[in-house]
Amino acid sequence: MRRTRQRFGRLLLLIGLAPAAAIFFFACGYGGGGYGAGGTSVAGTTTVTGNSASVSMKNIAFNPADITVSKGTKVTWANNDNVAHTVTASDGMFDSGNVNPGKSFSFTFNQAGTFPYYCRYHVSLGMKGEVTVK
Ligand SMILES: [Cu+2]
Repeated sequence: MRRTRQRFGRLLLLIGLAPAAAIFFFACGYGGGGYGAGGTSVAGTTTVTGNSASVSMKNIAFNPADITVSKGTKVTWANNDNVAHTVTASDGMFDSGNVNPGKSFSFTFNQAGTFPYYCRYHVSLGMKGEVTVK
């Protein structure tokens, strides 16, 4: 009876420590200031002229996250991170599949509209973007 209670207490302690350990892991794993830091995010949308645009995937974020392009623009996402990402349209219009570090994915936008997208692996960490085509 007494022994059981002790074990239960230890189990509770372990459960209590798990989230703390996870937070510690994340904080260290994406070191160098972590995602969100570094001041590279720009408020609002970035308008790109010409027929090509590029978005960098770095520090678990798309940069610039929101771009506005004209119809027929080829957008290229380059993975400058050390982990794989995906470029996945919320409406299913495109999906890069795995984009490994050093690789890129391109898609040409031929129809006007707003196309939100995300990374399958890091959407919960806020890795999302949007392409507006005019
Ligand atoms: Cu990702």
